Amino acid sequence: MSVKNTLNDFAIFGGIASFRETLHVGRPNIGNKARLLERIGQMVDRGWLSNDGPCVEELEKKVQQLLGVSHCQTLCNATIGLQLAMRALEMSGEVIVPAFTFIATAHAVQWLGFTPVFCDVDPHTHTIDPIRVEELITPETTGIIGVHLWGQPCNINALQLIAQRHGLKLLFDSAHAFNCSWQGRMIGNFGDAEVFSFHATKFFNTFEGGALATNNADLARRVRRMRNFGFAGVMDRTDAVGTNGKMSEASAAMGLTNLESLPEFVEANYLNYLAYREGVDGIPGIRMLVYDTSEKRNYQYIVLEVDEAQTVLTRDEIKDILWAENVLARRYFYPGCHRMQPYVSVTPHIERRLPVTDRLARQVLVLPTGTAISVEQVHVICGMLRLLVANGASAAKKVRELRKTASVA
Ligand code: T4K
Repeated sequence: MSVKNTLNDFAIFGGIASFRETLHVGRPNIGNKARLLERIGQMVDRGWLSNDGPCVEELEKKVQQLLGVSHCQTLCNATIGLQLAMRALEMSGEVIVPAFTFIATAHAVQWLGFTPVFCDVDPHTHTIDPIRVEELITPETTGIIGVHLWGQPCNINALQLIAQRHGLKLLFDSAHAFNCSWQGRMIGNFGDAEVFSFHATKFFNTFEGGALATNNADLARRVRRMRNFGFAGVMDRTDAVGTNGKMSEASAAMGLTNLESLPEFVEANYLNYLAYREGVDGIPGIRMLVYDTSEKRNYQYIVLEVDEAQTVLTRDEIKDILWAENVLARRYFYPGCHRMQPYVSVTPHIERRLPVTDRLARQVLVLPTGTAISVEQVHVICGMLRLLVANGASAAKKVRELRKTASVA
């Protein structure tokens, strides 16, 4: 690790990169490798690789217990999970979703032939704004999907009241919120159902994967059938259209192994979170998203908002400078779902009612954390941010000159 004292020490300006190895947002958290390989070995010996094998059954029981929920169905990923949930809940027409989320939330709706209606988010929590939700309800609306972005729960009470008042289904995209709680109860227990992502980049991963959690037995039964081609539990008989949403045994083996290391994953993320908080504290124009430590959180995302009016450097310039240092900070979820295809073409001028989403898409920068990142590395990243902002005007001038030269050449 090389430490910076002046702007010229930055790699983009000719210095040496701070890190030889690339630091990623979303490097997988992996538990005990020997235990994983042992489980995979047993799986191979059994010759039972998919379709409700013993690892899947064990993982579903364990996740169910962890969440304190009546039903858990593992899945191949959260995108399919959202689609299964919407179909099982008989949603149709318009479904209200936040514009500031990973594109999968919107695509899951569109893929079913429904219309995602983009809603703005709360400026502090980055989750769907219930006041704006109510304004978007039309006779075509059948449901709301709240996203617990960064593992921060939505305003669940307000959304539940709105859903009840208007007779709408309420689904939560809980892709980021595994092992998080709301008012002391685990995420997974709210709305009609909640869908988690266990993708490699998530706090808890099963390589690829996900799970649907619900306290509604009938819904759970329907999802279980739909995820297995609609087979009704009897050979050669289907009772509805289905798809293949099953989790493989190898994924479940990874899940069981990672579940055993959950406390270590939280600990690593929490220590990095504290180091980042201290490290960026007081840097003008840099606001870090603060988690409610009285609730369970997974601390998987370190989220900054960069206000260029104060930093002079834009969020993208800071990102480019960090990339040259091998710190692959990410501008999630740029440019906002409403500005991506196919939505941007079919809903012109939608941005007029999405000011918070547009600001966040411009300002948010997500920094590396997880078990692959050490507190010492966090200190170096924060030191760079502090030095850059302290010399914001000169740094911005230098970067812009570089860009100009590059574009002329
Ligand atoms: N809802 C929300 C709110 C979501 O955020 C997501 C997924 C979903 C729904 C859908 O869930 P799934 O259907 O995927 O279960 C990543 C993930 O692909 C995506 O799952 C995730 N959200 C999203 C937030 O992040 P990218 O485009 O950032 O992935 P990528 O390939 O750039 O990887 C990110 C970083 O992680 C890279 O710098 C490299 C590193 N990485 C990645 C992988 C896959 C590794 O070090 N090892 C790996 O194996 O989307």
